[in-house]
Amino acid sequence: MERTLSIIKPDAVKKNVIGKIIDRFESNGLKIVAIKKLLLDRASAGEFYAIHKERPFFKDLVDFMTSGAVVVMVLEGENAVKKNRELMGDTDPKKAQAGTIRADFAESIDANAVHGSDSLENAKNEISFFFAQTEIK
Ligand code: IDP
Ligand code: MG
Repeated sequence: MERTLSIIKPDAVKKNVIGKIIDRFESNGLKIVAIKKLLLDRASAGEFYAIHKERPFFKDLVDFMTSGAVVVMVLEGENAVKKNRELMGDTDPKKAQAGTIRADFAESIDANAVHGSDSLENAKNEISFFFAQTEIK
């Protein structure tokens, strides 16, 4: 059993597809063990994506992640980290495999519908960035 962090990004929240994206997780054996909808401020978005702070797209990424509400979730299941990344598809929706969340709901590499932790270690850090232990059931 693993846990991973998922974020439904502002583009997908604006498109009203929160439920459709959550259905992908639930239909594929991942359980929502924590969930909240919130608006990130620039400091939090920058801290969350600190690993990318030297990249040319960092400012655009912070602008985008603070442009509207996001839904932050903890997903639990067997191989949850890898399974979530498979369900998400490639970072660039044009390269994402048909049937993946990004192929079906994302427009561009910036506005790409979802975030998912890329390793078990990062998942642990990202989960504790957003949730207290008592909020995960
Ligand atoms: P991931 O979300 O698939 O893990 P990362 O490489 O970790 O992809 O990048 C984090 C986020 O930064 C991406 O989801 C995307 O929103 C944005 N991003 C990544 N590469 C680019 C780029 O080349 N141009 C614009 N935005 C990018
Ligand atoms: Mg990443």
